Amino acid sequence: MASQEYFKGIDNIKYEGHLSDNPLAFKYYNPEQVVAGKTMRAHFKFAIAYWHTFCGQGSDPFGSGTQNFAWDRASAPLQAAKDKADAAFEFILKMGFDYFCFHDFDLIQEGTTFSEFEKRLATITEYIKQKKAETGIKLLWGTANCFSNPRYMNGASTNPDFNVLARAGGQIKLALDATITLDGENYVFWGGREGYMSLLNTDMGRELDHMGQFLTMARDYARAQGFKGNFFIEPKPMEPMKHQYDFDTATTIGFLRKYGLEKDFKINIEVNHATLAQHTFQHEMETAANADMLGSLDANRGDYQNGWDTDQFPNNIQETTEAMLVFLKAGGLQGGGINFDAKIRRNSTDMEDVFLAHIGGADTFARALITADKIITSSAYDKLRKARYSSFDSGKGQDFEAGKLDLKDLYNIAQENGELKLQSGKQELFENIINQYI
Ligand code: XLS
Ligand code: NI
Ligand code: NI
Repeated sequence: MASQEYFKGIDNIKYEGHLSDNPLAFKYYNPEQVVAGKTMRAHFKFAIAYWHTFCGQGSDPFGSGTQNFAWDRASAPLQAAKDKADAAFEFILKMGFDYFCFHDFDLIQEGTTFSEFEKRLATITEYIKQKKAETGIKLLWGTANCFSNPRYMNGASTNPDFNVLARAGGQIKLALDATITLDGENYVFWGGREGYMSLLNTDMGRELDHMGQFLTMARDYARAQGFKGNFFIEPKPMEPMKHQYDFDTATTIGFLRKYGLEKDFKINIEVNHATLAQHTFQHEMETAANADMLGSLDANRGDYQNGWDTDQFPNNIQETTEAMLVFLKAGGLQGGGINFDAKIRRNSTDMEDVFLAHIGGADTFARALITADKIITSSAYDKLRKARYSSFDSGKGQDFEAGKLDLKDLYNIAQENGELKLQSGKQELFENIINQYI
């Protein structure tokens, strides 16, 4: 299946170390380097996001696309979809990554009828299956776009119109089929318009029940088809809806537990969605890890001066190092990987720009992982954090943790103790340790 070369003049990206001045080389991401007992390749499972890297063309609300890439030119939908797949696989191979992620409509244009779409999706799925077999590239997760088409303007599984809900169900059945055919390791639900604009016209309780019911049906169907992977929910607080139901990780965990979905579903955390929810990325990761639900990560960053989903490539070493501390302590991700849900800027129009972007993202995570591992293994960080809780390691504190005390015991202890000496939180010391090891 010879196809044209899209990224001419760009060779496979290799690791050259941090002294290299070659912009098209990794400085820190060395796939085979072992950190904390695993290769970087295995820790991260880097994936490219089909929608940003091969579908987005740099358009914004003020103007059309600026990136008229060669795989976008065919007018016949199937040819355009094949060209896009060829470009995608060439890119992933040259990056040396192992994975991709997609929405159904990223792979091929939807068409005008449901049955036309079903045929188109089946055809391109077969084509991609061959490309997978030829290259060894794998599918980290699939998903369905149930938010772009105008029919979903009031939501998909939370739409007040049952027939729209049913249409979304049909579409998700097909997306699950495609994911299973492509040996997808996971399946994602991002509730693109699951939420509301105004409470005045919304029965929130009923919509949430519908979403719980709908996800249960999707899980049962996929399991019956033999799908063994994880289901992930990707929280986001707003945009496109004013109020999104999967606001943040804590809200989503509560929802999953209420509807009995907590065994099959885990969380896919996106950096800038955390920012939009006024949390840090590491807070969202820790919340998921505590519930044993740290599933996958959508790597990107937002803009601290504005409040929307700018999906820039990650480059914040401080933030990512703190996130990698949580990552290592949690023992990594449950089934997922690191998907670059990020796009180059509208005025980044050279063919090499998308390579530079992914190199920067991978190097940010690699450098952060190496640093976090050093902090855990060689610094006083762990000891200092543990020491803050040492009063619970013996005596009455230990009895409290073991459930051996009642409120009157606390009263008696308070009486005996008298006034207490303040214990410093030492935040600046902790912050200095992070900087020292970067
Ligand atoms: C949008 C989301 C989306 C999901 C997949 O903000 O990040 O890209 O990752 O539907
Ligand atoms: Ni995302
Ligand atoms: Ni996003």
